[in-house]
This record gives sequence, C-alpha cells and structure tokens, in this order.
Amino acid sequence: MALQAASSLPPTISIHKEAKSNACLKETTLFGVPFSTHFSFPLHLTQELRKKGVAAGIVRAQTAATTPAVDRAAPQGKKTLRKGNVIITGASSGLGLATAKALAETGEWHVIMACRNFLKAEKAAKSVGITKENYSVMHLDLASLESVRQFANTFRRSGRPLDALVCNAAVYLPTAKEPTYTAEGFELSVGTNHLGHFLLARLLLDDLKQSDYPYKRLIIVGSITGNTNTLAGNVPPKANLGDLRGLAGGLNGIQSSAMIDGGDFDGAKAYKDSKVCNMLTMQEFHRRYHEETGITFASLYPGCIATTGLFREHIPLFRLLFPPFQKYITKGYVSEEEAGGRLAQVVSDPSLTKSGVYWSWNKNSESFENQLSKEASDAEKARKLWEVSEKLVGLA
Ligand code: LMG
Ligand code: NDP
Ligand code: PMR
Repeated sequence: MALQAASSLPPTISIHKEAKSNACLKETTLFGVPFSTHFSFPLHLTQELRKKGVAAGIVRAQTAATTPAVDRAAPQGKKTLRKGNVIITGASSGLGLATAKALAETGEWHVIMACRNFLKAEKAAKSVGITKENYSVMHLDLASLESVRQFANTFRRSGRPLDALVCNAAVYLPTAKEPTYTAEGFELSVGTNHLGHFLLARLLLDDLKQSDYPYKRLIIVGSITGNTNTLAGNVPPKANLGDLRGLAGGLNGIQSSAMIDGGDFDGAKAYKDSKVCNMLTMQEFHRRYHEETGITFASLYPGCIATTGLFREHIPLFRLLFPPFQKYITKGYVSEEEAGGRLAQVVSDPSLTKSGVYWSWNKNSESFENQLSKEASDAEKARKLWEVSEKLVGLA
C-alpha cells in the first residue's frame, strides 16, 4: 500500500535496500486497519528506459552506481533482434496512454493500442508524440465479447508475434443509480474490466506462448481499492465477491443480481469487485500456465493517478478535491507519466520476471512485491471465478 510503504521506510533508503533484494514482513495499523506489507526490491531498469528518463521517479531510484547494468537485448545471453510487440487495452488515455508512450519512446517496442474509439486513440498517440513506426491502433470494445473475438482474429491476421499483453482498460461508474450492461448483458463495470479482459487474455494466451521473445508477459492492472488490507480498500463501499452467486447467475439484473455477490447495485463497489477479479485472474493464470508456458503473469497498483479519465463519471466536486487530497493528505498521488513508467517497467524490465506477483512502488519509486488482501489472494475463489467466467464468456 503506497502510503504505508512510503512511511515505513527510513528517509535515507535508496539503493542499498534495492541491491539487497531482501524481503521482510511488516505489520502495522493505520486508522485501526491492519496492514501486512511484503517488501522486496528487485528493481533493475532497462538502460533504454533509463536513458530516455521514462519515469522520473524510477530514474531517481536508479542513481547509484551499484545497480548492475542490464543488457535488455540479452537477458539470458540471447540476442533479441526484433522489437517487442505489446498490446495495451485502453491506451487512448490515462495510464494506458502513458505506458504506450514510455514503451514506444525506448524504440524497443511496437505498441498495439487496443481501443474502443479509433480516432481518439490516433489523436492521443499523436498528442503525446508517439511516432508512427512505434504504434498501431486496433479496434477493441471490451464491452462486447464479439468485439473481443474479432480483435483477437484481426491481431492474428496482422502476423505480428505477441510478446506482452497489458489488460489496462476500465470503467468506473460511481454515481450510477441503476446498472448498465455490456452487449451480452453483463453489468458494465465487471463486464468490461473483468469479463472482456478474461476472454481477451484466454484467446491470446496461445499467441503469447508461441512468441520467441526472451520474456513474455501478461499483465492485468489491479488496484489498492480492491484490497481490504489497506486504508483505501476500507473506504465504503468495500469490495466483496461473496460466493459469486450474482456472477454465476449471469450478472444481468434479471434472473440474477447485477452484482457479483448478489447484492443491490452499487457502481463503486462493482468497480472494486472487478479489480479483485483482475487480481484473482492473474494469480489463477499463474497457477495454471506459468510453469508450462514460461509466461510471467503479474498485476500491479500503479499509484493513485487522480487526474485520469477514470473519474469522469464522478461528481465535479470530487474531481476537484480528489487530486489535492491525494497529493497533500494521503501522499498516494502519482502523475500519469510516473505511473506509465511503472507499468512500462512491469512490461519490459528484464529483472521483473517473477510470476504471480502484485507489484507496488514506494515513495522513492522502487518496486516491491505487495501483499494482496485475504479475498484477493483466495485460491479457491480464484478457481471458482475462473470457472464461472469461462461459462459466461462461452469458453466452457
Ligand atoms: C462513496 O462515498 C459513495 O457513496 C459511492 O457512491 C461512491 O462514490 C464511493 O468510493 C466511491 O464513495 C464514500 C465517501 C464519499 O465517503 C467517505 O469516504 C466518508 C468520509 C468523507 C469525509 C471527507 C473528509 C475528508 C477528510 C480527510 C481526512 C482523511 C485523512 C487521511 C489521510 C491521512 C494520512 C496521514 O466521500 C467523498 O466523496 C468525499 C471524498 C473526497 C475526498 C476529498 C476529501 C476532502 C479533503 C479536502 C482537502 C483537499 C485539499 C487539500 C489541500 C491541502 C493543502 C495543503
Ligand atoms: P482512464 O479512464 O484514463 O483510461 C481507461 C481506458 O479504458 C480508456 O482508454 C478507455 O477508453 C478505456 N476503455 C473503457 N471502456 C472500454 C471498453 N469497453 N473497451 C475498450 N476500452 C475501454 O483511466 P485510468 O488510466 O486511470 O485507468 C487505467 C487502469 O488503471 C484501470 O484498470 C484502472 O482500474 C487502473 N487504476 C487506476 C488508478 C487511478 O488512480 N487512476 C489507480 C489504480 C488502478 P476511452 O478513452 O475511449 O474512454
Ligand atoms: Mg481513496 C492512503 C490512502 C488512500 C489511497 C492511497 C487512496 C487511493 N485512497 C486513500 C484514502 C482515502 N480515500 C480516504 C481516507 C478517503 C475518505 C475521504 C478516500 C475516499 C475515496 C473516494 C471517495 N478514495 C477514492 C474514492 C473514489 O471514488 C476512488 C475509488 O474508490 O474508485 C474506485 C478513490 C481512490 N482512492 C485511491 C485510489 C487509487 C482511488 C481510485 C480508484 C482505483 O483506481 O482503484
């Protein structure tokens, strides 16, 4: 948890902690909420990211000469002759766009921006100066499973290998009084953020498997607000998937509730539930496929990027107060650029190969393996979620 991680470290911490790469467990309490935070600092940035100064925070954490130089082109003594190809969903704004920019700027990645609004994505890429040869835009509407299937086919037809997939897009509908639905009739936040990505990741798993890139990654963006072992995760309404009865019933508000746990609709809770699904799905992928495929599965909390489009549906007063609240009170705020550098690091840093991990960053922008809440790390729930989701998206 960002605030807690930052405040539990001595102010002088820098490279020594990082170089040790040690893990330690710390228990503490804030606002009466117990936290467990698991630290380790395996951070080594690519020389390219460093050169380009992708993320100011990360670069700051890399200043000491003790950081071993990493040759990105030869992580295991192999030479990589081609650019990596990464699909980023929701790359038309916020975190996705900042990540696309960070990766494209290295010259080592071709970014496939998987977006529902083609024109907006093109404009966004231009507005942040991503050059033509480093990106393409492909249409993807995660709120339609048909569109997800089409996207996977179109991508395959492009003939590009797939080396990394970033499931980043999301909607957040905190002020909605009534549920709205995806094309197939699933509540929109869980339908988009979880089910759309679940199908996409399942369909593209084979493509990732076939990649000859020295490391292949599937990243699903999580969040602190889905983790009830943090202060942020305890702001009501709290995430809770219950026994998944609403999801099992189709999440359609007709035969079943529009909420995963079967309760009354609450847009903010639906978003937080969807983030729990994202984090559980990453771990279930890891358990089922890491050993067999060598793919690294990871999730992360990039920090509170309080200025993004995610809050577009919130009331204007919230949008006005939220950034200064996070900047000056919780100190959990990060800029889009810095958050983009963090996600880019999870995609491309040769040292972040550990699979099944939920990454977070401390105040000095050093990455560490964070601990998920009880529910977000419940293996039995993850298995059940996987099976129910498979049925809903037509894979079982
Ligand atoms: C639910 O409400 C909604 O019901 C639901 O629909 C959905 O929107 C959901 O999660 C989204 O929210 C929950 C929330 C609404 O209610 C609460 O959280 C109750 C408490 C609200 C009280 C606000 C007072 C804040 C005081 C902060 C003290 C905390 C300090 C913590 C950290 C300290 C660490 C050392 O709440 C809201 O919508 C309001 C929340 C908006 C956040 C802004 C808070 C106002 C702070 C004002 C200061 C900003 C300026 C800072 C400038 C500093 C200059 C130095
Ligand atoms: P933004 O709203 O800026 O970005 C969300 C992106 O998702 C947009 O590009 C949006 O497209 C896209 N999107 C939404 N619905 C669909 C859909 N049906 N099909 C395809 N794309 C879609 O928000 P953020 O950048 O903040 O969010 C990115 C990720 O970061 C999310 O997973 C969020 O949960 C996570 N996150 C954000 C935090 C924050 O503080 N902002 C904190 C922790 C996690 P369009 O541009 O067309 O609207
Ligand atoms: Mg939260 C350390 C404190 C911390 C952090 C890191 C976040 C992150 N938030 C913190 C604390 C608080 N928040 C406190 C004390 C409050 C009560 C005033 C509070 C409130 C709050 C609201 C109303 N926070 C919010 C909301 C939202 O609507 C956002 C949300 O929950 O969206 C689902 C949100 C967030 N707070 C965060 C982060 C990262 C969010 C954005 C949500 C996300 O992407 O997961």
